[in-house]
Amino acid sequence: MRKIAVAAGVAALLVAGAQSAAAETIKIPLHNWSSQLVGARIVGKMLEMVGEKVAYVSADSQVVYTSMCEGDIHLVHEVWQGAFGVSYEKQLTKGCVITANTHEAKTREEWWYPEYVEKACPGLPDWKALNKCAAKFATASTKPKGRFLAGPVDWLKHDQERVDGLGMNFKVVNAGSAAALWAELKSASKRKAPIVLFNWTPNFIEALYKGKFVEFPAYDEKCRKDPKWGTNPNKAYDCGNPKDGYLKLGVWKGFPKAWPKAYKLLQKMSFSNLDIAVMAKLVDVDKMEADAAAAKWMKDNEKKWKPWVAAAKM
Ligand code: TMO
Repeated sequence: MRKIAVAAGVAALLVAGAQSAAAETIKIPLHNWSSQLVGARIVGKMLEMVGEKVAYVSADSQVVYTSMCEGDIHLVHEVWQGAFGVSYEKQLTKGCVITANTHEAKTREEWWYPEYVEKACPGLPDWKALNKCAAKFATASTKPKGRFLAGPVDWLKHDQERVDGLGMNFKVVNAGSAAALWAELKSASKRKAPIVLFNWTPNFIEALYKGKFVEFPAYDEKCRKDPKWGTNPNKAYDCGNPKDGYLKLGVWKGFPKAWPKAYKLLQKMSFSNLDIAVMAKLVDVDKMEADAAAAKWMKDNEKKWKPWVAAAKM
């Protein structure tokens, strides 16, 4: 009897040991846009400085919120309201994910065009003007409708709903990667060919191209959930994305207890619009690897991040 009890006790200890070893490593996701890939390394480096182990895991940018709810991923440091607000807030409501902090940066993710397009479509940036000249954006595969070049499918699932909700003469074509978006923008700009594509701010694009976001009916939370809201009484998503969107830092609910120092750090840290734009630029314009870009940002911004690390150690 006694032997069995002891053996069971040892087994329980072993299990507990295995669990804490697994929980020791903070898992940080890597997504498919540049500022995130750089910022993830910056967050990781800072967490290492307060004594934590980190691992980077490639993750789908919508599914990641379910993974974080289940404790398989431990933090998402770039939660963009426009693209991920719905998936994120769903887990917040469940209580398995909590917000560690809201960055200073204000975000916008929306249909966007280079400035020369205004010549071809008088009345821009109003969406109705865009819709009137939709045919000018047609490609072989979309004609007679115009092409809206959307981001990779895991960023925004609602462009088609927008087109349907507002009755637009556009066909949504998803780019395979962020790099594909920028390559098409570059090529169209050289030829001054009409193009409307998904873009966001803060991003490096604003440093290289003049252009504007399309103005859709103003965002309202109800627009996404309530078909009756907005100009189309039968469909949701008949509005634009938020203009002053948040950028949040979310964590698994077990995070504060598992890594109190790291949690303190996350509560202190905050990226600005310029920080995010510079992180993107180092990769997309200067062609640095994400690791090198993270090291460069940290070297250039010690005054900013060192206090976050110091505060976490107190
Ligand atoms: C989430 N993103 C910045 C790509 O729109």
